[in-house]
Amino acid sequence: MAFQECEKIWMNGKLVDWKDAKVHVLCHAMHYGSSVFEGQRCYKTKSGPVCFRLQEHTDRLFNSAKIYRMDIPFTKDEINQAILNLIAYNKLESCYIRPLVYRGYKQLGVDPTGCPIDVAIAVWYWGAYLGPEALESGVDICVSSWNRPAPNTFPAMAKSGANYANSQLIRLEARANGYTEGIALDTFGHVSEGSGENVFIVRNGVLVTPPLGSSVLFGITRHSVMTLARELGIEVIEDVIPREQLYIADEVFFTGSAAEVTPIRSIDKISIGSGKRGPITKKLQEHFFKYLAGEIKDTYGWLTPVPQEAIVSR
Ligand code: PPE
Repeated sequence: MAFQECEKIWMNGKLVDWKDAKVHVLCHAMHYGSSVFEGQRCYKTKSGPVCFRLQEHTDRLFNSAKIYRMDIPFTKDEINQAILNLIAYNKLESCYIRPLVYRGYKQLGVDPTGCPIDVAIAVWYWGAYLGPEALESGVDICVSSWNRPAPNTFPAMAKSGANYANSQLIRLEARANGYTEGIALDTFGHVSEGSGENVFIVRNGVLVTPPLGSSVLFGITRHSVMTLARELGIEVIEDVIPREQLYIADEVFFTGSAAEVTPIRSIDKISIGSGKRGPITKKLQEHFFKYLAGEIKDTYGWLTPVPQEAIVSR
């Protein structure tokens, strides 16, 4: 889906016009995948736009940077403020938020020492990640022939640009074979995650998701759904999932900031449960979306209101 452009992008502390938010072709990240990023959403509520789990995303951004020995030249508070201001400045009611930390332009060669650490934040409207009907009807997916990275290769807990080379292989293969998305196994053959989503299965009323050791990103939506499910009295466990468990699960769904909670109706052309969105998936979706819309109490302090006016003057 092409961008719905808005007015400004934040780059290293300055608001620049969308069309001018450019980098040099010889910047380090272009060649070696030396970037870390976040993906998060801002939702429309009756009392104005709110960022969902802003602090947790910023914390994860700093953790990803730490793993790659990148010192972000801004504080977490500065990043949070920059995000809130940018949404206010662009006057968006709801949007996707993409903070990016990357090794910039100075020299090439794998050793990035000396290249600047640049930071950019973009916001834009982004609809349903896996298609307009996906949230209700569910998606048809496959198990990928690509694995997620083995432990001690590309760290799965760091949301680094480099990890998305693997994600692209998964996604492109799925698309080439007529599927919306692929689930990858880890190098031990256990279920890991989608190219850009965590996976949950429902088995006899219990929600199961692969543990962090199965090469998964520590998804913030994953954590949110686990928390909300427990609140609804649903048992949730993290457990190693064999591939075949996917096919015989009662329900399977994806979670992610972009994908939100998306039901999976078939895997490798095998119908999952009734072949439609399952009752537990629906219940969780409803609870999740109500929370995001500010229709229920923000018990966990997950919603940060966007100020009505940007602090940065025009
Ligand atoms: N696993 C992967 C590999 C992943 O990329 C994401 C998010 C998740 C799990 C879910 O994490 P969380 O968003 O914290 O619940 N993928 C982001 C990027 C998607 C893209 O195409 O770009 C996202 O959802 O924003």
